[in-house]
Amino acid sequence: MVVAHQLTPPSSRQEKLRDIELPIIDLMAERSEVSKLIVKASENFGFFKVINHGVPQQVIKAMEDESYGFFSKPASQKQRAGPTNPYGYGCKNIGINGDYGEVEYLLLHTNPLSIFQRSNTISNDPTLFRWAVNGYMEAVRELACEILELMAEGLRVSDTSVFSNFLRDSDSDSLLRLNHYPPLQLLQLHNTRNNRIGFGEHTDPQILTILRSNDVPGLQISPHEDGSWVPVSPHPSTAFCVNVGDALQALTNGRFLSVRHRAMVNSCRTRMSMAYFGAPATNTRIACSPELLSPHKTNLYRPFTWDEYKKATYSRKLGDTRLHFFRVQSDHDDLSE
Ligand code: GA4
Repeated sequence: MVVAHQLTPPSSRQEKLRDIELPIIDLMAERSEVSKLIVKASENFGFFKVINHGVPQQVIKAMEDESYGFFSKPASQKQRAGPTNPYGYGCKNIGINGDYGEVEYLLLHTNPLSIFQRSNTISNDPTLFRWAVNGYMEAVRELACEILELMAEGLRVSDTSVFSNFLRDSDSDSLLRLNHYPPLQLLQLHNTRNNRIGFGEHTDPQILTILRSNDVPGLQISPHEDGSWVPVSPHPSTAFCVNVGDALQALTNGRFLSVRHRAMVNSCRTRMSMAYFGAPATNTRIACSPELLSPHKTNLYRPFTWDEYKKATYSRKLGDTRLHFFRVQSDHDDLSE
């Protein structure tokens, strides 16, 4: 069965504040139908959820246990895995540009050697930690590749591995981020009107993000032109939330949307999320396939390397998406701005 709840544009302010029911796509349904739904969701919202995704429950549980285990340690022990450079343990400061949020996180490069080197400062049982992280990363990378292949099929690109090959590259710059949003205390809830930023607004610079969270709400997306924020419901609990990153927007010549999102701390319960950011190798050239271009749809972006784009985004504040600087007809050609 293909379940695809359609998101209709909100007509009143009241409606905008309601939780969004993102399309929920059953990956076990008929393949061509699934690829059509994925393309449609990527074009309309840049976000969708997948169920029957094939990632074993015990693989998810092992990773979640390690994550809860790490965040429940005393601060002094967690700090052994920090500060972020940009990888490692970070608390309240996001990235290196002074962005601040009510979140603590662990940012890991998916390279097994990097995991090996960091695991000693993260866990009292580094072997178990590595086993859980590597198992989870392999499973979500496979899921991301499957989704990227369905996207290519839906776009009718002849080489259907054109996007997934980036993530399968042994030098892929993919990341895993574990986020822990501690609950607000009652006093804070009164003071802040239940509206504190956990992770500020941004788009993901990579190709595709696969997000897993517990059942505590917090994710909001801004899919409308008026810039309003819409909460995403955390259900069903068996789903992964998938979103298009900036690099995939460029690879599809703007057909797929990399949509702004943020995470709020507005609950009395702890929110935990685990995000896999599928990225190419640093020297990879990002350019739209000629099959997606036509005399009426010429290149929107100039080709760039992943390294070039990553440096441009990492040197900025969270909300400063850089993709428009790479447009062919940009008013802002000066990257140093
Ligand atoms: C957003 C997506 C990923 O979490 C991340 C983030 C990165 C970081 O936390 O170091 C960035 C942010 C993210 C985009 C702009 C820059 C870089 C913080 C920041 C201010 C790991 C990523 O790849 O880009």
